[in-house]
Amino acid sequence: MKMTFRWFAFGHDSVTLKQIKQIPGMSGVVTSILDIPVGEVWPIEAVTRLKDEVSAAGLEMEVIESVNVHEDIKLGLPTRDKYIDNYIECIKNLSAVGVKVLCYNFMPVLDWARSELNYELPDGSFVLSYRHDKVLNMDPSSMADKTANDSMGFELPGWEPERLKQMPQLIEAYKNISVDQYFENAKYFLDAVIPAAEKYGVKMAIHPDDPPWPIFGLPRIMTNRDNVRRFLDLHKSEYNGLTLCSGSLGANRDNDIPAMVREFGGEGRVHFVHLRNVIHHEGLDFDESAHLSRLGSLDMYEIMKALVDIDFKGYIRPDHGRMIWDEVARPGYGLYDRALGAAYLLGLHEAIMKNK
Ligand SMILES: [Mn+2]
Repeated sequence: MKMTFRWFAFGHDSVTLKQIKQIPGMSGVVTSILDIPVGEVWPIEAVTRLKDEVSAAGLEMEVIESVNVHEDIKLGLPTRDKYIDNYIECIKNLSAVGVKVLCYNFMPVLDWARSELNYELPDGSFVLSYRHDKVLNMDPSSMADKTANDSMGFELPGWEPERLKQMPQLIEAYKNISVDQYFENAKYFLDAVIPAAEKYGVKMAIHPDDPPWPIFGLPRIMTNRDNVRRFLDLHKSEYNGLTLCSGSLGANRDNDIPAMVREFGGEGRVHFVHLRNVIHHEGLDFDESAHLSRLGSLDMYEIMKALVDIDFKGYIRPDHGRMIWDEVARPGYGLYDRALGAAYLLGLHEAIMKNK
């Protein structure tokens, strides 16, 4: 498996490629182009420029996260075909510069949700936190301002101001879309895109819903083992695969992450793994935490052991870290704690391999 690090390109990250290169065991970055509106083609010039910048730093760019799916595709509108054509063009251009895996999601309106971006843990670090009653009482139309205040000046992927401004209308548009209909819309997308992904050699890897349950009355489908199975069965191809995010799926204590690694990874359907820990509280509440098993509710050793047991050959990355040592960075995406997480995960990996 290859260890990677998420990096936001073209001036959108406080972390530099030079810093990432110095994290022990790092093979490459997982990146994206935030400046292109959802639904537009990523031009070959921009993709090449990105690849050249990453290569010059001595890092690989084999995973992209994310090329977002236009709402018209998710809503199943007649205009979706145009956006699907653009999506395929993106896959083609990314393939041309050596991209092997494309992480994306099929979450309506919002990529992820938390009630706080700077929640203080007892150790004085700051993390993203989720309190279900607070999220239920959030006014979606006011989120643009709240997020701008809390995000230390960074535009958060999935929470772009433009998108947030349209929230009330978008939520309304999903009112009559059932979960079954939503799976149908996903199948339409997959039936068009997966053959292209096969042709260009880019494995699609859907990210689970974060958190893995419905919010704001929106249909959410990537939430548990059965729904992941259903999604992967919509179009049976190795190229219709999964980004297994331990923290997203693991927010629901009923999800058995090592078992999912063994089931879906064992079939060659997991191409990318996000590794982070969460602390479960009452009900659906949770905080993000440091990566160590002893500091959260997930057993990271068992997850890594499952990856070793299935001889996982894809990409992993430390997911969100705490904000520590007075770092000012995009919430969840500071340098320090994610670097500590990477070292810890590689340590687990080495120990498991030597004990095999
Ligand atoms: Mn993730």
